[in-house]
Amino acid sequence: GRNFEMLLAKADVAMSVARQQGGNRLLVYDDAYGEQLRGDFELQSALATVLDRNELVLHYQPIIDTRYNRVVGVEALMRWMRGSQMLSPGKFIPLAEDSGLDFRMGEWAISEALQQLRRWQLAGVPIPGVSVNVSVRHLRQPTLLRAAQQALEATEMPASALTLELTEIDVMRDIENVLPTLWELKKAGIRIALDDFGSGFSSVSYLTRMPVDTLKIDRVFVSELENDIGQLKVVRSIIALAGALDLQIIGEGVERTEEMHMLQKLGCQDLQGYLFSKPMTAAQLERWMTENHIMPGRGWPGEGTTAGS
Ligand code: G
Ligand code: MN
Repeated sequence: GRNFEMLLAKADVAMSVARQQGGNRLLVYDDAYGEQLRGDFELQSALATVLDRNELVLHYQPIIDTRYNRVVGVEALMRWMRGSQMLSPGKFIPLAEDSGLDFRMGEWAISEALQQLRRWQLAGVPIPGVSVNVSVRHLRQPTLLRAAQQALEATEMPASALTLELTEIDVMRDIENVLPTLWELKKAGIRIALDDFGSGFSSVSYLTRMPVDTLKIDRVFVSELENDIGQLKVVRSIIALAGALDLQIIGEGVERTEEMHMLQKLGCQDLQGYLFSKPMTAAQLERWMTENHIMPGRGWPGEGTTAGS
């Protein structure tokens, strides 16, 4: 800075950017930060009314039981349709956190996903459940469980049709505070998945007394399966752990056929990733299911009678 005001302003900008990157770090000011902050500020103002303007949509990525070619669930992912732009949660959720808007968006997503699931059920589309990503910050709010229960009542869907995905690392960081809430969800019948599993340093003893239903293997392991024997060993142990604890195991971020084969050979059959499909709109997903001859699966009312028809 040429003078004190300038120096202070730039230090302030660097501090804001450092905070956005998670805080607790040292950053040297760069002119590009000024631009970035101005852009973020614009986004943040537009974000305030995103729900009122119906600009938020959910895309769905199928999770497939590859043994029987059936969909065991879909993961709902938020997209902000901003004019011709499509923004992913990574771009806007951090900006929504200051105002608590991320909580409202998360609760909207739960309700929207269940309404869609209801429409699918009425239309005979064989999708038994939906999962929604939520943050541990949000989990600590009493509003989350209430919102989920209201959405379940309104759509008359069984609680087990809803899975909440929490990243392993966030859960483990705050495990003692999170445990009671997880049990409340469990009591309500809602399913819980640990996302990005394998990088979050779970203590195995916690896992045995934690009411989780599903482990989703972090995609960093999946992408290195072929070349790195160490990663393969990690994945094999995660799958064994899930088996021992009677948990569902999902391999995510599957992009190549070889990855699919390796995961299957290791005993992981429920898979998700670009190899099968990118996240897509509800209508696109329905078309995709028809084109790929997806079968009705376990837990689906028409099972046995409609299969193959
Ligand atoms: O952290 P979580 O697993 O919820 O992240 C889901 C994100 O991963 C979505 O944004 C989705 O678009 C992305 N994704 C889904 N499948 C794949 C894949 O096969 N490869 C990669 N690189 N990303 C994927
Ligand atoms: Mn997820």
